Amino acid sequence: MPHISINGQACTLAEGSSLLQALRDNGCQPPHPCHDDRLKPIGACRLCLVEVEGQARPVPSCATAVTEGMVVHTATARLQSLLHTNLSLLADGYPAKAVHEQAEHPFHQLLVKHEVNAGSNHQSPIFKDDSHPYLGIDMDRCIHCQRCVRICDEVQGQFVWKVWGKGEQTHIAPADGKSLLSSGCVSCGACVDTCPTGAIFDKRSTGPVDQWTKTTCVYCGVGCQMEVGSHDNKVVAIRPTDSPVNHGHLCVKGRYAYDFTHAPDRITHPMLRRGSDWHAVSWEEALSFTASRLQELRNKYEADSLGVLSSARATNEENYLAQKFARVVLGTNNVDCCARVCHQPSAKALKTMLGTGAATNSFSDIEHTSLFMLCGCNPTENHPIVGARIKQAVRAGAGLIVIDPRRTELAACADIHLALRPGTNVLLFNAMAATLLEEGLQDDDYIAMRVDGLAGFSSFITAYAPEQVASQCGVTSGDIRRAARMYALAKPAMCFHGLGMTEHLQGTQGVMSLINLALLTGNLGKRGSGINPLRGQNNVQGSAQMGCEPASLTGAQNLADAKVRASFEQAWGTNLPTSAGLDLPAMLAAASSGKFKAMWVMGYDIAMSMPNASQTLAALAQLELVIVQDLFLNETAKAVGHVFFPAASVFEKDGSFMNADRRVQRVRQVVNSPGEAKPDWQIITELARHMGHEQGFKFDAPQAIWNEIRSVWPAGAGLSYQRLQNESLQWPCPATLDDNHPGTAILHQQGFGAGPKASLACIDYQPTAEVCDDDYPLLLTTGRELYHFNAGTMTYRSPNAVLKPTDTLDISPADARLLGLAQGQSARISSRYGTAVLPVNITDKMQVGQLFCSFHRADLNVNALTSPYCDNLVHAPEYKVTAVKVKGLTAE
Ligand SMILES: Nc1nc2c(c(=O)[nH]1)N[C@H]1C(S)=C(S)[C@@H](COP(=O)(O)OP(=O)(O)OC[C@H]3O[C@@H](n4cnc5c(=O)[nH]c(N)nc54)[C@H](O)[C@@H]3O)O[C@H]1N2
Ligand SMILES: Nc1nc2c(c(=O)[nH]1)N[C@H]1C(S)=C(S)[C@@H](COP(=O)(O)OP(=O)(O)OC[C@H]3O[C@@H](n4cnc5c(=O)[nH]c(N)nc54)[C@H](O)[C@@H]3O)O[C@H]1N2
Ligand code: SF4
Ligand code: SF4
Ligand SMILES: [Mo]
Repeated sequence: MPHISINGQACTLAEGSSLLQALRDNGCQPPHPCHDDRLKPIGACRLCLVEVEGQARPVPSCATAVTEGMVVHTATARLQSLLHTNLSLLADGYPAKAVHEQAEHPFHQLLVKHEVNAGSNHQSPIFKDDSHPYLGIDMDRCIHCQRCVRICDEVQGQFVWKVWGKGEQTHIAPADGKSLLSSGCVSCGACVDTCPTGAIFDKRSTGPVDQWTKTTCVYCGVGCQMEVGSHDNKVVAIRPTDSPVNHGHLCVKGRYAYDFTHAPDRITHPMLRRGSDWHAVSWEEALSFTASRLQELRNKYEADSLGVLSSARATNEENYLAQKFARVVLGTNNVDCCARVCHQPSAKALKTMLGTGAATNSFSDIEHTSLFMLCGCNPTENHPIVGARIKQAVRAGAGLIVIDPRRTELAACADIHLALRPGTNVLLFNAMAATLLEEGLQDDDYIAMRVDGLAGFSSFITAYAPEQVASQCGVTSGDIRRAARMYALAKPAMCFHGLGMTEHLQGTQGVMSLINLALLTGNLGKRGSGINPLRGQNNVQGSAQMGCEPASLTGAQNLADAKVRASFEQAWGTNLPTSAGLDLPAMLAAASSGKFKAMWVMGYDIAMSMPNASQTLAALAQLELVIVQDLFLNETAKAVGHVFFPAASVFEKDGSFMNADRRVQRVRQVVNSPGEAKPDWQIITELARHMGHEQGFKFDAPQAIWNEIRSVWPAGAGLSYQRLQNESLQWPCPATLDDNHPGTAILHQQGFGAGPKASLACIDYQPTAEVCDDDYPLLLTTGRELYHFNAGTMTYRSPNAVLKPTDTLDISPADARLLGLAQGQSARISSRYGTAVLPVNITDKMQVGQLFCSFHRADLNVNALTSPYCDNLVHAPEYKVTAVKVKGLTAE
């Protein structure tokens, strides 16, 4: 630990401290407008100068390393005069008006503090751009600190800003010399955030902020931490905070897409439908009506004709209550959530092979791996903070293999991009496993200690040599071998995967075949390794973990296990239902055949997001009671709802979410809910009370619900709200006497669930029946894009709709030529199940013969196209493979 002297005071510093950090830690606050702790220092503004004995000239403290015995002075007359001179130089061309009108910017505060006047030589800026809905540009306030340029390069990795010109002409403008958006800006807001003057600013948050409340992002499973600014009971601004997940960075959805909260069409009263019209009613009427209808239907049919779908958008506490309600109040295990349609195959594969159905490692490992293998995921759009971190790690030297039919942004910078044909993951991973064993690249020591079944697997896998399967996969055998070698030789290597793996007939098996590779190469139980599903919604991990699936209770504990059942029966003071329970696809099938009668659908727009929409709607139309609980009158409510319960949004309630790397993080109320909308947990407890179950549903606040959860879930027992106040903890985190279990960043370090060893799985490839033929010659895969989120209910109610107004049909230039399609032209897509019309987007990211579209705009109804096929083990729909034909439409 270095020892230095600052203004005559001896100081001992932490190893690796910068001089600026040392000064701050010892009570000096040199001004440093060109410095941001997230960026490499450049020492450009020369305002943080200090004198170091032995050096002729003052040095910038931000860019100077500490050396042992350094003697530093910060307050000499020479430094004060230099500070004044340098500040005056910056102030000379600066608009005085801005300093007076916007006191919040650090540079303005500095000028005021040092009594330096701005504006004697103010000139108008060279670059102007008012085209972005969120980012305002006022470059006459640019002080050339280059923080925008550097943060866009070093944190977001977008390289939008550039320093142009020389001398007097030096200015900052987008790299293409035109506009922010045409230069590839992804609207993350990082440059706004770091700008010390307001030269780049948030157009919309100019008003005052009364309070900043720390909470968790409402969108994806990354779980970024943020502060939400409110004024007059309205959300008016969002800014990132530092956390192990997002390191003070956000993406466009988390940062800007909050307008849905105050959208004029938020539903603020409970409603009942009479005939085709909805009528606002009191809570009392809505709850009594619903309770008596549920009781009636249960008496007329049976408890198993009723079911609950819980919301992966709602909190852990709410999801826990939803499944408890199904099991205790309705008396059925018919409960499910959105995990069913996305990563249930991952959970099943991981639990079956390794013992725990969740990501094995942490986002913190991204900076500690030698190689990423990204399989069927598109993190720069769908998990943008993770995407940006991966991009930076690759820039810093990590290897990158991308396995995706499309040339995604990360595929374009990969060492190897395997653009496989959709639906052939099992073949490809088996071929990689065959390569590893044939070429002797497996980790023998690891296998000896931790892996079973090698002999059987070795003989099974020979049938999958790359040369035998490559043409079916649509890639070369040489590339498969190269990828296998690269993955095996990089130590450690880390896999992330997405829905391109799971939303298939062989989704679970695809993930199992990937886990084989990690077992063979010893890439489990170590930092920078593992199998990591990029979970989807803000709380989909939590929703399933809380027990919102038929076969599992809270903590993913097996309902069929007699000991587990007994402990829950004791905790809940009642017998648990004994029948197996239906998952969502099974509920829909049972509805079609008249065996299933009522559904309570919380925060899940199944009519638009489930596949094969016409079949889904026909099934839903059979139901005698559909209760929808949402912020908006969503497609499900419009099509088949009988009762509508208005829910509070995430900004309007307390609780917790669980993110994709097993972190439980607090959600905190920022504003009051509008009208009579209530948090989901309150609605559930009140309906329980109306059905005679006050006991067991009596909670004054989410913390009390969370404490009950901790009492039935041993691996989460150590996660008290008290600890979550300031800590970011990952389960397993059991209770300890001194309440200080550190949580578990990396699973399987010593063993796997049941024992020290895990078994390799022999997975035969089973192709889907959804195949192209002469009538349907093109293969459509569906997924998502940056600016919109799933059902689009939230992002389409924000200016993100300006940034991206529609889903598009992405098609290769060759196919577009063949079909005579022009950019932007409307095209009718037809599958064996339905049709949809989308504007054409011609892009060389697509392979010939393949199409892609997102499904975010309800009126475009992309799910009219998708098929009824689903994962053969856990029923995740096969959203990724649909045979279609396309016809250009002429403008009317
Ligand atoms: N901006 C945005 N972010 C989101 C969401 C959103 O709607 N918008 N939704 C959230 C949710 S719920 C989820 S689950 C996640 C999903 O995040 P991702 O898993 O990244 O989602 P997708 O875009 O559906 O699919 C990922 C990739 O799979 C590829 N793919 C298709 N078929 C195959 C195949 O057979 N093999 C392989 N290897 N790849 C294939 C596609 O080309 C696509 O690039 O995103 C979350 N984040
Ligand atoms: N074609 C195709 N279809 C797909 C997919 C695909 O890749 N291709 N992906 C699938 C996947 S992975 C997923 S996860 C689904 C997602 O589909 P959905 O779950 O239907 O979509 P979301 O937009 O996540 O949110 C559902 C609803 O939650 C509401 N909501 C938000 N916050 C709250 C809250 O706090 N309380 C309540 N009660 N409601 C709230 C929103 O208004 C919205 O109506 O789509 C699936 N559908
Ligand atoms: S908003 Fe983000 S991507 Fe756009 S210019 Fe700023 S830092 Fe770069
Ligand atoms: S990456 Fe996900 S969690 Fe983070 S700000 Fe974006 S949407 Fe929110
Ligand atoms: Mo999802």
